[in-house]
Amino acid sequence: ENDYDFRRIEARWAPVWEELAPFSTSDAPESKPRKYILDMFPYPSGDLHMGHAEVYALGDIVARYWRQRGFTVLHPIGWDSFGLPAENAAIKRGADPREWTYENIEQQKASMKRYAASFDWDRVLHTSDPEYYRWNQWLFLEMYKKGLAYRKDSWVNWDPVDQTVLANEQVLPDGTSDRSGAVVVKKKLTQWYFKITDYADRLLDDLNQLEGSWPAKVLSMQRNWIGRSVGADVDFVIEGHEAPVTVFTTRPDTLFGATFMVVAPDSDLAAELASGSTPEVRAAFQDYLEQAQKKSEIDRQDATRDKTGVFLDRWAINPVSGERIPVWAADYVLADYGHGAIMAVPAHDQRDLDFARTYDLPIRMVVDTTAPMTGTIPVITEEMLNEEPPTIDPAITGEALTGDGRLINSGPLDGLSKSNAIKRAIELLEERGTGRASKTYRLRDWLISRQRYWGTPIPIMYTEDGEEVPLEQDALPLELPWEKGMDLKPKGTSPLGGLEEWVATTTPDGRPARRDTDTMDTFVDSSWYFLRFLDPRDSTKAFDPAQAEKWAPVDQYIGGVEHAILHLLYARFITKVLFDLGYVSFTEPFSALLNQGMVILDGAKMSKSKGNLVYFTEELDRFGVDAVRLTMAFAGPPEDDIDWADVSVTGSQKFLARAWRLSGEVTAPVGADPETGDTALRRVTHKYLSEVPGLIEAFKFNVGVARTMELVNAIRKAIDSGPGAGDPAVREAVEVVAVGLSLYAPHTADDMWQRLGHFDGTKETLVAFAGWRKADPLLLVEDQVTAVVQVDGKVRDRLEVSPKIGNDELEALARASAAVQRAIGDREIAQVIARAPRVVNIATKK
Ligand code: ANZ
Repeated sequence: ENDYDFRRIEARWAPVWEELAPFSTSDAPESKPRKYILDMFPYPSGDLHMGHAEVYALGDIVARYWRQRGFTVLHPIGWDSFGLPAENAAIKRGADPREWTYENIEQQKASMKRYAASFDWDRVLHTSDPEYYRWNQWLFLEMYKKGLAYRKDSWVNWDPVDQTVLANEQVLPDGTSDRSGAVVVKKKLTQWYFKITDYADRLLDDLNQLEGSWPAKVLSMQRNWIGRSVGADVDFVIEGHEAPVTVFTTRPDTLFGATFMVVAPDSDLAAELASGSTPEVRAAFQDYLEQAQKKSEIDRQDATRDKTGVFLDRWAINPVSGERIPVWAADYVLADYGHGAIMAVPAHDQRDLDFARTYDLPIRMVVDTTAPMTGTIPVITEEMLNEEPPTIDPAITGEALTGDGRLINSGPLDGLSKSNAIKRAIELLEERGTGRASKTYRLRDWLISRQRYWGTPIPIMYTEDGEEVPLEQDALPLELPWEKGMDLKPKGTSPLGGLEEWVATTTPDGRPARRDTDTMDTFVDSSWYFLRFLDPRDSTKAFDPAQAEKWAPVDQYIGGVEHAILHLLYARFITKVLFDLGYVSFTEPFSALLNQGMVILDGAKMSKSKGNLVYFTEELDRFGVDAVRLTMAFAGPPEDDIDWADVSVTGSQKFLARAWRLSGEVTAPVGADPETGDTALRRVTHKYLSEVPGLIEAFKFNVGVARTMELVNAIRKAIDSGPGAGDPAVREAVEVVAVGLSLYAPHTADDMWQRLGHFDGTKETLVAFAGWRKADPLLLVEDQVTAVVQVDGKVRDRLEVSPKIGNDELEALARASAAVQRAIGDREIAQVIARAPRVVNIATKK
């Protein structure tokens, strides 16, 4: 028993923890302060992998740390268990996705327990359980009542491999699906949306509250995703078209330079305008539209692409100049941004310029970007008068002038600067009632319908005449049905459509109806799960507002940066909705966020296809849980990637053995007064106690581990060549090591704690609840001595310095002293003799 054997230690403690359920928070005392520490919950695909090993090691450090600081810590775990991988696996096996899902959950749960993350196992939830997803349906209905869930017909992103729609957020920058990798195409469908755009301003403005506690990168990604643009809406009358067409522009100052109008080919407006035109135009437009639909949004926005379009043979009237301008359809204008139509100002917008040059449309400069913007008159030399100035005319250079300048060719705006002209143009438009100040966002409403099986059924039915009828709350959950032999293969319509018995139903007032056969995007599930953890067994409500008041918002959220946009934005949105509905009193779900890096191998992301996977359970078998966890903490700053080829898990293991051995050497009895012990060692111990909290709170876990190593070294020395193993200061230091190690290496730490005589079989005597001791301030003060400084034999100053100070440093301090400088005055120094650490003699020239 005197050798560190991680297998024996793991086997010793796992059953103890299983029995004591130490991290259950069901009996949290009212008197203690609380923390809610949340790790992003896993998707149950296969067993845990090294990425999980990292996030759950780091999250656990935070949770265990706050417990040591005397907080009741809520640290729950569950499974995000709806979604496509289960469905695809089920198709392959011809089986119910439930089988695959719950088998994997059991496996992951066992691995998680083995990994000894300090979760509250009484609060486990699975989003695919009816007890969970019925509250997705509840949420949907609450939002439906408020007009925040609505159905519309629109062009959606279609994944041709998975045969389902995708949210904009699920389309990668290269236009492919983040699920299947297929090139995403557009398809027109009637789908359910959540009105996240109503919350765009709040989602953007409230990011300011998170400044400093969320990674800057995530904040900026969210800001860009929401993408607020400020400008004006301008109404253009179209000849022969009843309603005016509104365009959004960020540059109303350039109104007099608008020489044509462009509408998105895939907008309703374009179809209307074309249909009112000649047969030739209609045919050309139809052709063009088909081309455009094959392109991804990313392609269409690519500024370097050649511009294409068709003239619709329709004319618009500029509302300020009265000028008649041609209307085109072109795919560089997007149907679902702004109003899907623009006023084109080729002189000052590059895309418009490229288009105008391709189709020979007029280009008119309205901002002179060479005009001086200050009041000074430029000096014109003779040379300048003789030389032809280089032209800036965009029609010739092909370069749009986007900078500031003075307005020209613009009637009432002439002479104004860009920003003044923007204000004045908006005033003019508002006076005439043909425009107004306006904002536009890149953010789109959240499309939540999915044509797949393994998700939450949408609680809506439709009568024969197409009326939407929501389910009554007491009809929930609307369970996801399963029939043996059910065909889940993607066919472009939801598999639920094949279950006629389920689809055919009646409305609460007895009319025949059919159910919506789509299921909800699984991001709905994860948008509020942190609230369900507060009481996952409550069968009467989604969560208890009183519990939310006690625990939420989450104090610290930990997970991967891959969720920087989607999940975090949706969770923020739903939190604000719940706030507006009066269910919670806060508006942001996650007060602080930590993104861990990835675990890589030889500089490359691990993946099955590359064959460079490091298997989680194999690592645990070889090195032990604690060594793997400690390695995750020690590898570097948590935000950085960990290259598993560069770390030394054996090194971690050896260190744990060194620390553990100390606990068997201590001979001072439990409770021996440390104040009677060795002061030098105590200084090291108390420095550790005072420094580590700040390190952990700043997520410098690696430095925290390094400090623990230093303390272990100091104890080793104290035992071998200092006061010896019987000194009470040695006991104190080893106990502090056990508590410190409990953050990273729970088995080793509890074993040490028991060997030190503290564990009596109860939960309270586990090292996890030992408590972080207070550092004694008297032991933190460094030793100091007083050095006197004499000038020409007279004492002029006294300096508090370290006894280890060198002569040069002491001399420098003496020369820097104000009192000494005053004493010297303007005399010159002849000689300085420093005798560290006590005296400095300065002699001046007479
Ligand atoms: C006239 C103009 C003149 C514009 C000028 C720019 C410069 P951001 O900043 O990205 O919001 N626009 C508006 N709706 C569009 C759509 N559906 N598809 C493509 N482009 C669209 O860009 C706003 C500008 O993008 C708007 O201001 C409009 O062009 C264009 F010197 O209007 B601008």
